[in-house]
Amino acid sequence: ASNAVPMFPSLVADDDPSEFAQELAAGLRARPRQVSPKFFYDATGSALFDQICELPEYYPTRTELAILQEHAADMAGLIGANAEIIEYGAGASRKVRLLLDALERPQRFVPIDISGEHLHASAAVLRADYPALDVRPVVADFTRPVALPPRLPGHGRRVGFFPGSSIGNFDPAEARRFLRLLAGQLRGGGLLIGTDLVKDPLTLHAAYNDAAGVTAAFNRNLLVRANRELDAGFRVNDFAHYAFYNPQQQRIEMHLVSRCAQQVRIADERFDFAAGDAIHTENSYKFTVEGFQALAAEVGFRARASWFDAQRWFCMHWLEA
Ligand code: AVI
Repeated sequence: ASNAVPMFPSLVADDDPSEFAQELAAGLRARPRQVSPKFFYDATGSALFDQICELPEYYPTRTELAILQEHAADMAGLIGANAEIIEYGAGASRKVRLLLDALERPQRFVPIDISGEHLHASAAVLRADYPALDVRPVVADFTRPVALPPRLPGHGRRVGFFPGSSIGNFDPAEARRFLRLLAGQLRGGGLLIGTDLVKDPLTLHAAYNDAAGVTAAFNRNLLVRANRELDAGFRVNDFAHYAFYNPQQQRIEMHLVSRCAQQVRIADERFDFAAGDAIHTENSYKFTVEGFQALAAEVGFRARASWFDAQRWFCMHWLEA
């Protein structure tokens, strides 16, 4: 409450090391100390995140896949033929394939991602597998307005695809701003979006405190990255991974807590940690169906359908724009 600046102004990081240096230094100057989770996703962090998705405790990925598997035909029926699919943030190609396979004559697929290399590689694979699909990757920060390729006569609706509950990593104000941007971009079409749901706190807790320690490694990788790219000098193993569910805010919070006094240096500025000092690295908001639909309605979407797993742990929404 003491700082009015949004915690995570954009969730997409440039590959520019000076951006990381500047934002990390600003975050370590702030109280509470904080760093945007967008910096998790270097090559190592992206590989660790892929491992998280396979963990027995991390239910969101397989639950959402199962929802897609079961209901893709329904979704495709609501979307209609000849659709153009825009995916915000690539790397979920397993999920979008389930949708593409169910759609009637999908015309075009536009994956948007900041990481060009990754994007072009996965676009090539999709082109080979879907020869009739016009695959048009766009290298950009999808949280900012992006110029999309012009639509052609014969195209059906323009449909956004944003799975994984990545919307939960935005602050509420940022989520609202981003969804408002999408409602404009997708006018006349809609958005298929996955949201992790509020549930038993022990289930949530376990998902971010896996027994194998992969989430801890993912969290600490931020410091590994700062050491490698910025020579910051974090004593990585002296930081504890601390993740818990905050029921008032309906979010998982991830922190890194220094176990000892230590000093680091970023671009010639010194930062001191006492034992117990923490860096807040991520929020992962959980939603109720009604709460999310109200948020969507506020920014100009109409909630038309929602699909769940049997335990109601995860929800995919179809929102018309
Ligand atoms: C990408 N995002 C939706 C994940 C989440 O669950 O918030 C990132 C993650 N953080 C720790 N585990 C997974």
